[in-house]
Amino acid sequence: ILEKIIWDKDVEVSQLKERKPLTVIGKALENAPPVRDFIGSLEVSHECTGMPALIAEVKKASPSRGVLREDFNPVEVAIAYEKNGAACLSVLTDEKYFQGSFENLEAIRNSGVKCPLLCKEFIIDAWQIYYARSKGADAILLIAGVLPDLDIKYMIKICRKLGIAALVEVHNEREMDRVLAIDGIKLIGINNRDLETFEVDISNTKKLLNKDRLQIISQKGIIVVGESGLFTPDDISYVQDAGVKAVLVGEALIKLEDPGKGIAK
Ligand code: IGP
Repeated sequence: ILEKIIWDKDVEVSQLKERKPLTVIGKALENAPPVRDFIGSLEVSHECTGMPALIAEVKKASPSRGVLREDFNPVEVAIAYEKNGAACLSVLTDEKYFQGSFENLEAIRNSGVKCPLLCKEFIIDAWQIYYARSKGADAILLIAGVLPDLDIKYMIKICRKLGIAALVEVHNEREMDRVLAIDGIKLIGINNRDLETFEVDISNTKKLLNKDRLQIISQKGIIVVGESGLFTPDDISYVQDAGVKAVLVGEALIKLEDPGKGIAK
């Protein structure tokens, strides 16, 4: 499935690039809303509460679970998440597999919601980073499983130039060690869902955070985000004990009548 998503994304991006070359995006970038401090917001929240900071995900559907919320309204969900205590928001923009959109990202950014926004997209081309920023993204996702080291390094540089954060996502020990060896990465996400099989196992977070890696992480001042399959306070405590300072939660929050209600618990 991941291979299929990336294949489709490649076609989608090349079509969009033809319509919106970098010269056009350059103009849009000049008018883009100012960048907000994604990592700073996570740090403040973690320091104030002593709990992992929450990145709440605006997610209508997923390939593994189908539609998660019938009456999905992205701006209403974002406002509810912020009111209920999220530090940052993640907004799915992939249309084909997650029923997200860049319009949703833009609408949330223009709605007055103050939480910094992560553009949740399958990024395979630097062009997409500029595009995300032009729509108001404060952070983007880089998936180590689909990007060679050289691309990650190059894309991190672009993020730095734009002043936005990059959440670099890993799923296994090999990807974790690759990413730890790259300088300039400040945010690493451990995905508990295998994007090839959709299997979820939250003990993956613990497995990847052994003593040696935790030492490198603390030396480099990296924040680790626990991602996917987190549903209960016990799940949150479990990944917190493993060493994460932030969590990314979608399904468990989007399905609540008042999305994100009870976050503080
Ligand atoms: C959220 P969950 O199980 O709480 O809904 O998961 C998030 O981690 C998941 O949506 C995700 C994702 C991704 C989606 C993690 N990595 C990469 C799309 C692309």
